[in-house]
Amino acid sequence: MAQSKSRMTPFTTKTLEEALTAKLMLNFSKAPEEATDEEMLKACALVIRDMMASRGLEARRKTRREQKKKVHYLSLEFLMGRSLMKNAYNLEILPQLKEALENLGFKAGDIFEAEPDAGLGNGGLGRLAACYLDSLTSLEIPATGYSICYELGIFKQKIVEGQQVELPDDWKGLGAAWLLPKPEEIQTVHFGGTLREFWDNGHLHIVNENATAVQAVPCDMVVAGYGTDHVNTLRLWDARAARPVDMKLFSRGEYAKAAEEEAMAKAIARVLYPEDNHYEGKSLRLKQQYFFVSATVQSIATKHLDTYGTLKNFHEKNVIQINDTHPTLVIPELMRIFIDEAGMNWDEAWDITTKSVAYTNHTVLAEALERWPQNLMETLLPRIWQIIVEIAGRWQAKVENFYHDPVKTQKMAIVWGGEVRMANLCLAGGMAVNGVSGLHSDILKKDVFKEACDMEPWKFQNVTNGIDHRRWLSEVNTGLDSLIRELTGGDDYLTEPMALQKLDAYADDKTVQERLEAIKRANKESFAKYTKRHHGVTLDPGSIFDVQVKRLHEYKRQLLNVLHIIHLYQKLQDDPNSITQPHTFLFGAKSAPGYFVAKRIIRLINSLADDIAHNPICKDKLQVVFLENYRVSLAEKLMPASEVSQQISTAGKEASGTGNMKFMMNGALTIGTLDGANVEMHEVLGDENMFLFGLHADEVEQLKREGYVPQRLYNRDESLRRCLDALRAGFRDGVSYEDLYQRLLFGAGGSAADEYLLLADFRSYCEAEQRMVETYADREQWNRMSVHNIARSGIFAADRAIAEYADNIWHVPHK
Ligand code: 26W
Repeated sequence: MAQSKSRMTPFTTKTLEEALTAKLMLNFSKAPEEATDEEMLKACALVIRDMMASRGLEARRKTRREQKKKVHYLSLEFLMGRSLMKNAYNLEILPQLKEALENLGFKAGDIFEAEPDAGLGNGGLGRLAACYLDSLTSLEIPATGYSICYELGIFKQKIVEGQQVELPDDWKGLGAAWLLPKPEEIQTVHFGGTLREFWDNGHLHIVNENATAVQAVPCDMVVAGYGTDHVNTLRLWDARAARPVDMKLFSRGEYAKAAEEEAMAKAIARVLYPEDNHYEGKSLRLKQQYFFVSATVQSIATKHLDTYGTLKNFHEKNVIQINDTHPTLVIPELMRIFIDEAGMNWDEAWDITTKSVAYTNHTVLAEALERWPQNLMETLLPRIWQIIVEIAGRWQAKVENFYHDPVKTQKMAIVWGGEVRMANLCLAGGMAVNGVSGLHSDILKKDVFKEACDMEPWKFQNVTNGIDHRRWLSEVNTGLDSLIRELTGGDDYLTEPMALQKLDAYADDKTVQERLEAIKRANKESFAKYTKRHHGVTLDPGSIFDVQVKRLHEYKRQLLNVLHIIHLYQKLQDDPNSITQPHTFLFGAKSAPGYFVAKRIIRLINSLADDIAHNPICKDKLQVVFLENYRVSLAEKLMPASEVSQQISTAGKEASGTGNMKFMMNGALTIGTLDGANVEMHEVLGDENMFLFGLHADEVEQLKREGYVPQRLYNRDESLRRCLDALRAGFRDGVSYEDLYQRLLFGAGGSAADEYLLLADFRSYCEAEQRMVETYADREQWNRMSVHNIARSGIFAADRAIAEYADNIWHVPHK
């Protein structure tokens, strides 16, 4: 097998039982037979955490001894999900742990289920960061992830009368067992105050006076790699007031003031902002960004100084990757530390900074671009503002000198019209800029960042996203994992994902096809059991499981999926024999709490689901289900059971998508547009192994330029018209969706009619669904396609993506 066998001795079932029993005793003074599932879960976490922590010590020593370059991955989101099963899997003690739990009188499955998701992220960007941590560690790259230790993760979604209601996600009660607070590494972050400048010894000094100090307390989550003893850390910063509430202040009548400071500090780490792909200039959000950036940079610089005694070689030993623009303030913060604290001059500080930072862009949506009001920046972060102004001025001079074109100067400006444009600051201060799929990177180069790319083309790269295939295939789909091991002759694929390609040879093998079908069927049945028990929904495992799960966004076009379902429903009413193959449409999606249209679409899905459920014509033919509270742990159950993957965004809008990869790896077939990583899926699969439809990115642009008039399509296409009219009429619950109808045909609130071209792609989408259903009837053909999908999904492993970052951007060695 590929993996190294130089592993530290792992636990046996017996030693695990002993360790768990001892932990229960120590923490709860209970014997195993007295302990609750929750207590046992904590004991498991503590035992595994100890094991990883001792490996961490060794890994850190080695990094220091060998003076290795370190990767620092900064992200405001890490959507980690559950850790127990994952860590046990990576440590290769999962079977032993399950056995130990059973021997101690517990149901292993119940213990795993008791763990809350660490939902410290919204969607794609946050889950990507979590997958990347796994690969960084498995590839033995010394790396640390940094984020905020949010008290409340992404809200829990309840559906009440068809509508989304948000509840707080207080995950830390049980989730904190994985966290190791490091009070000895506290950092202090300053906000507000005023600047005082003075000359001393020929040097201009700048001090920030009367600032509010907030303490950043590291809470470390250790991450184990697979097939290695290496471990890395996810450092989550918690916030608290720099001085505790002082009772003397109370007697002086200033108690409230002291408490205020405490509250302001605490507020920083209170919640994860639930907006995904939509920017709002909230001052608390800017506080969060600077808080986590400043604490992180200080912590990196302190450790670097400890080892090397100077910051002059900082860029040789550190690389900072910033996940979208949210951590952009690392650029001015590094400058501040190099200049104000290490006494460097501007040019030297700039040279080191611009060799240390790389930026990944994750979206081209205009409404997601961060532009902070200059006033806010100035009052909240006076010194940082000063540095930004200097960077902006120098950048502008460079641009003017290159282009001599005021239009380009304006477009590329960092400070303009009273705003600080974070993406432009990244272009100026970063050594590399990358998109997350081939198409997306091309759009960045040719459109969004064209001027910067023409000026500094060497900075622009692509790294197509990838997923942790050990979690998303091997761990969650044990049936498929066994089949793969058997057919590929072992577990090589776990560390060499391209080994999946060996499966291609079995695509025409009848027995393999049948076994694959049986595995899918068993997964569908266990998913149906789960939804019955936890959602009170009865699913038919004999029907097609046709799935769209992702954040709710107009550009992702859940509404197009709905229009097609309405179309099927109407056909069924005309002709009860029009559906021969039972079809279940599953949706899962959280909407940003303030995103009105997205919430209406959730309600629409539920209205339609209810109507269909009550219509006897649909019985055993058509079902629509909205799965409440879609999250990592639900995705883990759903992916193995899915047969059709809906990836139907307007071409040019979805930067990559990563759900698409999870479905593919689990053998689902994709209905999709040529958008994001679907393009690369198509490159490896060909037309014959997926169901493509719709306008291409350039056609979308062209149609918009020429003037797109959706009413024409409405007038011309009768079945489309009927579907849209059904929105107005509403469903069994009496709710009308006139507003959505209006948006599609006439536009509303400043947005164009059918902004995301649903009507333009409707025909083509219906035809793709039709092709899919026909193919489904041909079991042999379907299973053959499914084998090809799994076989060719290796390229979408995060290990490949991380190896590319390591080789082309970070220049660090890896396994
Ligand atoms: C400031 C508000 C905000 C919040 C989150 C703006 C933008 C974001 C993220 C960048 C949105 C996001 O998650 N983007 C997704 O990133 C994934 C990982 O690269 C891609 O696969 C998805 O296509 C992209 O939508």
